[in-house]
Amino acid sequence: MLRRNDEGCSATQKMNFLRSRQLIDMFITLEGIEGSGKTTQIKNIAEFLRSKGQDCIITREPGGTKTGEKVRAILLDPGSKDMDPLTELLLYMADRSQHIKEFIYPSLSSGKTVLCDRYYDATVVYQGFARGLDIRLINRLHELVFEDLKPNITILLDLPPEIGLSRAWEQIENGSRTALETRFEKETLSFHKKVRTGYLELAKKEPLRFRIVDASNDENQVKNDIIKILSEKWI
Ligand code: ATM
Repeated sequence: MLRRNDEGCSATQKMNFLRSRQLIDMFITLEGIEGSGKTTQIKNIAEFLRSKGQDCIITREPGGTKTGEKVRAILLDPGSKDMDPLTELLLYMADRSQHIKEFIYPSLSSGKTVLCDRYYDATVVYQGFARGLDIRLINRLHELVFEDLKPNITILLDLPPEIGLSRAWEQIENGSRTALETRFEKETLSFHKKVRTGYLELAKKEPLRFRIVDASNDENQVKNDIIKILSEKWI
């Protein structure tokens, strides 16, 4: 069932119309396991796109809105370790629903490029592949929450979880990453391996949308690889 906006067409139809009129620049998402460097690289992408005259904004999931930041605090709190997987899934969906309506959709509609640190692929891999929830259920919920608002491009920062987790814990120990959000870092290595496998499977299924970047390289190399991809596609 499609939700209708106040002008009588669905949000997706309106987005497609705006895209066809080139009034929408782009919706870019970054995905990857913990410690893959998404937060640093999203800033590099914004800097690069702004230097090319694009009006872009950075956001994230969970979070991105005042309500979403509260949901984020619950989801990432290590004290929420006994949260039921279905509760977890529904909280991510609630966060996304608010984020799309309050932030992503209005920003894209006003012609901004949106750079989002994680989006719905994260739900498919974390709650689906890693927690074992039914991926068809996740997809059905997504149809309800965002119809078909898919990113134009998804950069997957790929690296072995052993490296990613040790980077993440180094940042937590040196204070550059908050210890208040470590529920997922405390998951087992095999959980993070399933997440990585999940991402690589999704990338294989949608090779036009996904671009895989080797995030085990140094920060500058990763930045250059991403800029090359974006330059080939749009600039
Ligand atoms: P970061 O913002 O630090 O990437 O953390 C968000 C965490 O939420 C991340 N954890 N790790 N590792 C992945 C997790 N997550 C989900 O499990 N499902 C989702 O839908 C999203 C957006 C994130």
